[in-house]
Amino acid sequence: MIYQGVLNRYGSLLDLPAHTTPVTLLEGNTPLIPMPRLAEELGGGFELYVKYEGLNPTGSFKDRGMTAAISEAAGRGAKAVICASTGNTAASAAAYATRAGMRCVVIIPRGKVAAGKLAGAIAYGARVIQIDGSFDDALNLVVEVSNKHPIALVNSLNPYRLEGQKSGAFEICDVLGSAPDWFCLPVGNAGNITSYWMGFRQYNALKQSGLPQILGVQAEGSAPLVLGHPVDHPETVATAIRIGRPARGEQALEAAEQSNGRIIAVSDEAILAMQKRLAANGVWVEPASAAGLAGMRHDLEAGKIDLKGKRVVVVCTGHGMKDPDIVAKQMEAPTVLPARLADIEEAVVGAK
Ligand code: AN7
Repeated sequence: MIYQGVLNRYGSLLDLPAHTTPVTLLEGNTPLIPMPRLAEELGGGFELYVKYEGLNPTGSFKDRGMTAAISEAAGRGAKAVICASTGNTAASAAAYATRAGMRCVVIIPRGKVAAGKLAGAIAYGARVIQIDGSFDDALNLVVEVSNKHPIALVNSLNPYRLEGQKSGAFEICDVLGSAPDWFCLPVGNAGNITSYWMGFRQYNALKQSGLPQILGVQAEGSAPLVLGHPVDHPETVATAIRIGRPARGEQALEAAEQSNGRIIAVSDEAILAMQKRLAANGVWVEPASAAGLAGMRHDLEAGKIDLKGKRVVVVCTGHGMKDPDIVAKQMEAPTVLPARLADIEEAVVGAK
């Protein structure tokens, strides 16, 4: 069977209006990569898989929900879409909108969007507006604009984003044969955690695939769901999840509670350490994407979670290439040498 994207594969399970007209880049169908060595490094005794969402067409998990939101908007004749973004939503909206022949406007927090995301949004032809404000300010603005003008909102307040995003849960259950015991992911605006919980519940009702316990992970400086109140000036090196007022916060808390899981926060240092560890195991992700596993490691080391004999799936939401600057800042710069054999030999094998 030829793979034709999320709507084609799982459309019958997604609650989308009849007018929906598929706009796809063949998103989804991302690999569930076994990580046996990393599991050993974390103490062993459990099965660990990374759902590598950075391999979607625009380099992040957002494409699953975006194909649904843009397909719905296109089907009712929308001519333009708008979103607020910490970067990945912007690139995804821009790609699917141009695919559908629609205009796309994205509003982003100035200076806080990783280079690969901004470049993507521009390359796909979006109108990019930076504001002197946070993601949360940008989201308020796009909600107002979309209420006043005929321009479709494609943030995860749009219910069709969640519908498309559920496909990630279906894929995991299809590949493993059932839901994992634990399911970890980063939490920013909280659309993803909400969607996965919807997806796992729907599949369980349909196919008795079971339900995972969910561990949602925020960055310490941007952890409204852990603190129990909004954060006015969120900060974190993981700019993707630099969000102080998550639009789907209530639902995220419900997902954690109903699944007998929790939402925790980890430090920027722990996030960057896990980014390096994942890369050392062959999976290079952007900082926010390492937060889920950093959270699991935190709870393991604190003795708050027992994974013996368990199956764990961690979602790595975005590709490492999205944020090249963080590597330049955190990791060793390449050596510069003259183009002379003797120098090269000394550097390579330590001999002259
Ligand atoms: C790599 O692009 O909010 O909890 O505007 O880019 O569903 O918001 C991105 C979020 C995790 C958090 N990992 O997901 C945006 C945006 C990465 C992300 C999240 C984001 P949600």
